[in-house]
Amino acid sequence: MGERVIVTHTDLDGVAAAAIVAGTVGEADRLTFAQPHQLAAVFAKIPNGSEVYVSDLGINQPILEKVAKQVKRIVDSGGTVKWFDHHRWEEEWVRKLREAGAEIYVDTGTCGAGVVAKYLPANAEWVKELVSAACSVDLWVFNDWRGNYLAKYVGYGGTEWKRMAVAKLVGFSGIDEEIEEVVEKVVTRELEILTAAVAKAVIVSSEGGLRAVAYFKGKDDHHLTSFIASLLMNRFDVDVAIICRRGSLSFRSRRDVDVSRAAKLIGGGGHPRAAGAKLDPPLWRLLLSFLGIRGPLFRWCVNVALDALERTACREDLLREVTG
Ligand SMILES: [Mn+2]
Repeated sequence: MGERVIVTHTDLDGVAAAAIVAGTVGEADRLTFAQPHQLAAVFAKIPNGSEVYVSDLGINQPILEKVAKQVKRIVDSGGTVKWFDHHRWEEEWVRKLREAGAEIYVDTGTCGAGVVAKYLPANAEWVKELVSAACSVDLWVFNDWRGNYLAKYVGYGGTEWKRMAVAKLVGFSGIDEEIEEVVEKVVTRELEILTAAVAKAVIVSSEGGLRAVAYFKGKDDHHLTSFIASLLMNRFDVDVAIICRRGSLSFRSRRDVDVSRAAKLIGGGGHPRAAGAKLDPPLWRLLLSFLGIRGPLFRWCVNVALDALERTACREDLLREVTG
């Protein structure tokens, strides 16, 4: 048999799913963390004849053909591909990958770790505990506090850290001192970021009288965007938050404000209350930001955001100061 390969998502659910696979069938020769759009590239690197496990990752139309081709190559050369996911799949995607020789287990009734446990299957007691913790966070039900701890633990570092986290979660025995220590560091760091956000955020308004709270985020801690935005909207009592970064901007909103159309207008997308877009700022503004002079880039980003919000009339009564 060839190499044992585990391909999983980067979040707690993905890490837990990988730990359940590794703890059940044996340690992986290769452990790869990926986002769904990277799957074609990831599959292209898997050697012939490998024993492949994919978890907590969906497939999507644009890469379906490429991935199916790679699956066929792996299976035709004596390998196996077992794929576990809990996102929504089109019938055709399942059919296509099955035709290529993969075993597909899609179940939207649990989290990714839960799908692995159910269909691999893995019935050990520690697996049940880990699934409970992972699902708690991944399905937004928050019925197992250990999930909140583990999510912060897993999110502490990059790829190498997550690789360690997978090994740590094999045979999961609860929240120990080591995990607590890391969580304490993460929480302290998050509080610092939130405090800085409140101190540095500004209220901006467009010529049309649209008001929003805006903040320039230097570091790319995307997972905090929603927390920061929600905190700022509450603190400043506005319904739209604009989070600017060097290469992107995020919108968050509350009440009945729809920011998805504004994001779409500038080439992005998202949901009514959480959307974003990539930015392509003028070079000089970008360069100044690297020298620590962020004002010009920030102002440009805010103008792009406000303009898009106004042009899509994200909420009519936000414009009342001018019209009425
Ligand atoms: Mn998941």
